[in-house]
Amino acid sequence: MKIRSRLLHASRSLRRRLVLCGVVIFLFAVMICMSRAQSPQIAATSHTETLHQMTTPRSVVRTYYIAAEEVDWDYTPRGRNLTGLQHLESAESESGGGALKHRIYHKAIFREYSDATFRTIKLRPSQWEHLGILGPLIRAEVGDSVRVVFRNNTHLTLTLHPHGLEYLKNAEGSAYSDVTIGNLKADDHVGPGTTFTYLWTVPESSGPGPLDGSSVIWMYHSSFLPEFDLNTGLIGPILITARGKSRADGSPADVDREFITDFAIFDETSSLFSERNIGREAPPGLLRATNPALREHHMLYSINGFVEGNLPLLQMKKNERVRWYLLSNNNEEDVHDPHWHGQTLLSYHMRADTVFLDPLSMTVADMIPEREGTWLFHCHVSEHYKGGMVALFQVLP
Ligand SMILES: [Cu+2]
Repeated sequence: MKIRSRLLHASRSLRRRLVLCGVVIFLFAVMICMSRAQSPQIAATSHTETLHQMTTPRSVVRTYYIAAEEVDWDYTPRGRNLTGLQHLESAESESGGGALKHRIYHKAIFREYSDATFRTIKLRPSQWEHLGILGPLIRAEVGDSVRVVFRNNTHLTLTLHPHGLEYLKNAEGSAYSDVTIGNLKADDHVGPGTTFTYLWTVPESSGPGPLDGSSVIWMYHSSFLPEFDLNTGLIGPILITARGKSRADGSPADVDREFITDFAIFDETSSLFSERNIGREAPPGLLRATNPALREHHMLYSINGFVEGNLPLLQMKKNERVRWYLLSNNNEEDVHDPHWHGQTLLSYHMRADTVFLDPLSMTVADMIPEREGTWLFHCHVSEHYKGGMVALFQVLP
């Protein structure tokens, strides 16, 4: 009897322990599921990190699906000389109407898609419509990682090369002799119709320095043939906010409104489509010496790929904290003096109404607009001003 009673007791005890174990395992599983539901981006990191041998566990990974695509880009979609400047000879000298009123070139640009199927283009929020020809905004906070699934839908060999962010040799996106081989070279040439995933990290050294504000700008561009890739249109912005200083969408919490403007000369004679656009007399990059006049005719003095006031009107409200991020392209003529009428800004902690950009610059200026109205925003280098590097911004009450 005693033996039977002990066996019965042991059996009940075992069952109790099994039930307890089951409850513990169940609770553990629920906790894991909840944590994944709260942080899907964190959950998605582990495989990629192993793949890329990264050493930053539990960072937030911000994933972007970016394709390079060929388009016919119109530098003047709304017409010519929309700012009403007196000097612009362009519209008159090309009178004749129709297509001549537009300046359209075949180009390649970066576009954002909503997922890895690359079927649905991600609509650009109205706040960023002014980005124009620039690729999708990549945004992160210090401590995050950025994962870009890059699909090359063009006929060109391209890459994605980021400025300012941290990368290993398998995600540098730049083709040169760096003594790497095999898989470490796959990022250097993404062929037509193929896809490559880049993983970049955002350490403190990618974020604002001691004298910066709460955010900084970098850029990314194709860097297989960088001198031609940028003139072809393959360039985009990266914004990095300091750790703990961003809103949920990554924007700096101490700024009300942001604008990104790329003072970009597109030398269409140095585009990878120059022969297609201009003719056989324009093999990429050679007209500088052989036919400078023809080259000048195909230099587009743009802001975000728009000339002669075609940049969408940049609107802001009086007394808002407005941050301007300024970029420039990579031609030797890309020396610019962006100038705002009617307002002043702080640039490098100094009061200014112009800032200076040399080729491939990235800088920030902060404005608190005080005077209402519609104002000119333009490059003050004479040739660029005459060439149409002008836009309008508006300060509302
Ligand atoms: Cu300029």
